[in-house]
Amino acid sequence: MSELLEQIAVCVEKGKVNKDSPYPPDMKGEDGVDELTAKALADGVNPNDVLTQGLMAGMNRVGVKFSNNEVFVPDLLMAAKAMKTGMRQLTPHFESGAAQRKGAIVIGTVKGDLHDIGKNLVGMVMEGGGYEVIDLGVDTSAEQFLEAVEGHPGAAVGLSALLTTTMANMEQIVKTIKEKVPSTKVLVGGAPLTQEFCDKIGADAYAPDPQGALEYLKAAAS
Ligand code: B1M
Repeated sequence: MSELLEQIAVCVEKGKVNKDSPYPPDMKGEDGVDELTAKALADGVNPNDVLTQGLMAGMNRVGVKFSNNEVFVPDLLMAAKAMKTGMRQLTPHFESGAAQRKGAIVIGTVKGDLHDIGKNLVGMVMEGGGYEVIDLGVDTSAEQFLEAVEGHPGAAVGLSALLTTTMANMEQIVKTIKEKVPSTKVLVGGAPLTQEFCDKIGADAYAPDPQGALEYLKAAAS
């Protein structure tokens, strides 16, 4: 079983989307993330293990290689495409608990930032936890967040940032929301964030992962 998850990780790392994909040339004709994820789920592998030990493990390796200048932006793009192919198959498994909505959350990746894989995972887990998710996508401005908050009274807000440079934009967005609709609960997350940064910018909570974000929403509602 762990061999299958390792194969998924390797395919994400190398950007092998599916069997028909010609990229990378040395894996031509081999199964990609699409086929291997389907096989893992059909074999009864826990979707969370597929996510963490397969898809996310592969993506972490690409990140390390990128830091070491061993791979470049096109490689990240192919890895992201492969990862999203797998995530599409996992979505129904994470969304199955959504019959009765417990509340709503507006989520988005902040202005200047195009990373959306982590934010999408947070959205999937929140939907699975019973929340309505209004996903504003990437490169989202303070005005866009504010408009969505005003259109969904009572909704919480979840901000994601993956770049140290866009963390400053997060601060501006929190400030705008808190000024205009002070009762809004604002949750922040993303790899470079810390609790200290969250406190500094006046957000209500920092969550290191999707489960932490869901737990915060549940606790805030009770
Ligand atoms: Co970029 N990138 N990237 N990238 N990229 C990083 C983030 C980087 C750390 C890589 C590195 O140097 N090792 C680095 C940032 C350095 C820094 O600022 N400290 C970096 C860089 C530099 C860049 C560019 C500037 C590269 C360039 O052009 N020279 C550029 C910036 C573009 C932009 O945004 N304006 C860029 C571009 C890209 C791609 C577009 C090619 C692609 C993104 C594709 C996409 O998302 N659709 C990409 C990718 C794939 C990565 C890495 C490899 C993987 C990110 C990812 O998806 N991780 C990343 C290195 C890494 O993280 N290892 C890297 C998997 C995902 C599940 O994890 O997003 O952390 P993550 O989400 C986690 C938690 O953080 C948390 O939950 C998730 C699940 O556990 N979380 C939340 C996230 N949001 C949350 C919100 C919450 C709660 C929890 O509440 C609301």
